[in-house]
Amino acid sequence: MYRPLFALAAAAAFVLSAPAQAQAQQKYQPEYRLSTVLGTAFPWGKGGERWAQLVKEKTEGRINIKMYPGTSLVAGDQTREFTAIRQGVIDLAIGSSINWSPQVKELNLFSLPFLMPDYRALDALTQGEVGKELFKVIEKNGVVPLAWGENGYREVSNSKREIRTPADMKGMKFRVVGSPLFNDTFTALGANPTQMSFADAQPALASGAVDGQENPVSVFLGAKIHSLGQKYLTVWGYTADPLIFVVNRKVWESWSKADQEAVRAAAIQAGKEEIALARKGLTETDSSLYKEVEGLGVKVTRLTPAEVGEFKKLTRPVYDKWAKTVGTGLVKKAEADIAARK
Ligand code: X2X
Repeated sequence: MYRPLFALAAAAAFVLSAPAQAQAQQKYQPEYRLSTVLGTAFPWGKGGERWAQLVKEKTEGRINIKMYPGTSLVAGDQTREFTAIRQGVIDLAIGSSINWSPQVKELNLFSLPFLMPDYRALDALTQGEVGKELFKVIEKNGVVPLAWGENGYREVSNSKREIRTPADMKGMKFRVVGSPLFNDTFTALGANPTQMSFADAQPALASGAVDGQENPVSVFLGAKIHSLGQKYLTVWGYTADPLIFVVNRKVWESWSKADQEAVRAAAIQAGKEEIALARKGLTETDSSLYKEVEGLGVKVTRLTPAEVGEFKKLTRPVYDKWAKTVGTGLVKKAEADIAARK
């Protein structure tokens, strides 16, 4: 008795689902807007370009993505990007964990000073349980996360003098990024931090309004930061920011299941390629990017573990304070996974 009823219901569902599907398809927009901070002179922007290309191929042109670098959809204000994605001002984004930290406090994890000593530590987080946990948090915030990418380990540069010890930073003015955690870190080191967007950082460096900044070496090179008077670069690897590929929830739900999976697969592939690009020349076996920076007349200082230890000691209170904001459970899990890394 149940069987025919079930068959009938299934048939009805099938009949209904075809027009519903067609209707959903009709709602596809001619173009979807992808926000990034950096453009195609950087691994980040190359990752965006690649994602768009792969999506176009995999959806046979049904989904067309146009990239808007410079966070131009929010007038360059990186810290407003996440809210804009949630609200639908932005359809897709590849965003830095730092820039989204003001809205998603758990993402401050990656900015805890000296948490991740090497790439394997970073991978243990993004590719492990912690990464899954963070994706759940992003989902809860109303945004669909698909894949990880990478901006990179953030190294400190300045126009004044070589930095080998915290004392060398004393009184120096630094441009720092969007999360207030960075103000605390630089203050703990005796420096003078000012938060501003990447767009504002460049004229501030050029005019000498600030003495230094911190960014991955690929960003230093791509933005030609040496031409803004930055003569000293210290490799201290105090934090790294992963990138996250996401889609606005409504946009995601307007796509067919098959297209959703195509966009996800494209993000995973573009993310993998982008991470490889972000690490190129910055590994134990190939450190050519540091040489490239030296070739521009910049003094590159690579700290020994003992020298790094001095910075780590002074920033420990910042770590402890912000671990509470991130969530002690998540930080403990991250520490354990890093300790057990392969
Ligand atoms: O603003 C920065 O320094 C940058 C480009 O690295 C980020 O968006 C986090």
